[in-house]
Amino acid sequence: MTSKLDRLNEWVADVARLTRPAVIHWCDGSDAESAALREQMLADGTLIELNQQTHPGSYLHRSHPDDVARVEHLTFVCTPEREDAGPNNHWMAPADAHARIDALFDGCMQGRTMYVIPYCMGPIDSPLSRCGVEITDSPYVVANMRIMTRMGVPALARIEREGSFVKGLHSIGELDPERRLIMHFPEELAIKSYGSGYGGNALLGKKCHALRIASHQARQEGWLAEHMLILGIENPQGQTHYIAAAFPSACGKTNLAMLIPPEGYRRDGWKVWTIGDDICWMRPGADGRLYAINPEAGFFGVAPGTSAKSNANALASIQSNTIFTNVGITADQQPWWEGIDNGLAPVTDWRGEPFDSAKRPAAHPNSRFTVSAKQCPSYSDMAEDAQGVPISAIVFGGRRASLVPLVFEARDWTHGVLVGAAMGSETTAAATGAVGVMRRDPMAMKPFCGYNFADYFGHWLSFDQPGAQLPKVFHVNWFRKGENGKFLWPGFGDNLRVLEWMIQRVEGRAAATETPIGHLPTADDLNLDGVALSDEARETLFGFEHAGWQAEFAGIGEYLAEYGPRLPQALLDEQRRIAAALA
Ligand code: OXD
Ligand code: MN
Repeated sequence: MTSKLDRLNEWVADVARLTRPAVIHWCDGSDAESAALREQMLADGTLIELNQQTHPGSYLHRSHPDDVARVEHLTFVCTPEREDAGPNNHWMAPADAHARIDALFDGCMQGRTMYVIPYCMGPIDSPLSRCGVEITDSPYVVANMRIMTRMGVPALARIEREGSFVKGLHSIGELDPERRLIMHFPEELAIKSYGSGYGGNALLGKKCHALRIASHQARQEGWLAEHMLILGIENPQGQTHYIAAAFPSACGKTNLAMLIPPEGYRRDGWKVWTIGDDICWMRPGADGRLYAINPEAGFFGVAPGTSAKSNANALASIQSNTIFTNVGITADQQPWWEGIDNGLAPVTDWRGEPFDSAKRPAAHPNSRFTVSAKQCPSYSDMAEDAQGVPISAIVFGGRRASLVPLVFEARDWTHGVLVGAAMGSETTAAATGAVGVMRRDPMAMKPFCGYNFADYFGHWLSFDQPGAQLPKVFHVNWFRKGENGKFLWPGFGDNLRVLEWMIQRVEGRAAATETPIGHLPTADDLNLDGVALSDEARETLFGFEHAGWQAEFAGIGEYLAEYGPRLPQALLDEQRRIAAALA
């Protein structure tokens, strides 16, 4: 009798023939399995026990020092036609790519255990969710996938029902940067990743599946797979608006998703609910609105800078059952990172050497925590809802020291798509390469869109159909600096003031001023009770710099031109219209 699992079984057998593991282990996701793996990793040093009094169930992993971030230069999208991957991706022909990476996989699991991880991205019973299977030789990957996805028996049952799944093959190989490749085959719904144990390269459900492969599937099936957090804002009347927001890696998505309202707001009864901190899958519902789920089940958050002040919800989430990667430790084995601000001091750095601030920071700038979303005090019940949550506003944002004001609103959907397509941001430590260089990062998807950005912009535009009730689109910049190089906006909890203005705009209750780049509030349009802003901050954060925007739009025009004739005409027209208004 044939079973819907035949395809899976055949693939597992093929992979075993290629990689030649000593043992094959099918992961069921059980507590017993997790405990056994943990013991094994403690015994071989993959995990180090942290202070079990202060951080029960928590462990530290130190990665290879050359394997600490995503490697965009080694990440490929392998479509039959180069143009389908677009100028935004590194490309290789599928046959060449398979040959190159299979040569690395050949015999690579000898003497190792091969783990087969069935997982579901999204609530297990949601029609928006999609399944995958990751094969890996890394128990650390298994432990992280158990936190980040719905992994094990229920996922396998769904795969058996549906018959379809994304195939992800991973090996840490030799952890040699010269023998490292991350390949995507969107047409085959397949991923092959070799030579890295780092999250974004190795936890294949996350960036590889839920963004690169899913963005391709989403285009075919009429939905969106985005690099966005999702949060709910409940007003004192008990009504909740959901907002999805795209920011490049390490620009504060986790902090915004877990925002704690400022004192006055708390007193008045405002609440903020976390649905997701990194990835959002959205599709139009019967009422024309966009409904979103978080395909992930956990947070793989950047540790440095996380403190009781910046993100008390994250700090509370990671008090137990957390895997820390590449943080420092204190004398009594507590995790420690720059900016934790807890009065403790590190004695050992992320490489396991005595801490010496002249040598390196205690925690790697891209050190991480992996924790179940259920441990977050602000985690929303609606995060498990099979239908997802209706999105009222989409927010794009980047890290821009100059020019870009605190917030502005797009005039309509087409303008909103341009605002997303034109996003720019200064680079961070989440990927290898220079930090602090301004680059265009459309919709924060530059490293993650699995196909040609020109087609992606067209796909976004296509949601503007008769009957659609699309979210309003906004752009924010929490990172504007003043003359003295210091941030002008307090950020963190105070960002709720900006989100409240957006909600009022959605409800048609707030004022704004029309400019060529969109609708801008004045300082008086926001509730700024309790924030002390200097005159410079008021002028700069809410100002519109005509000449600077003229130059910016010339730059945006040049950037879009890189996508050539495939670029949707409507987007070009929009860019030209605004450039003309600025002229
Ligand atoms: C992440 C990233 O890990 O964007 O979320 O790099
Ligand atoms: Mn991310």
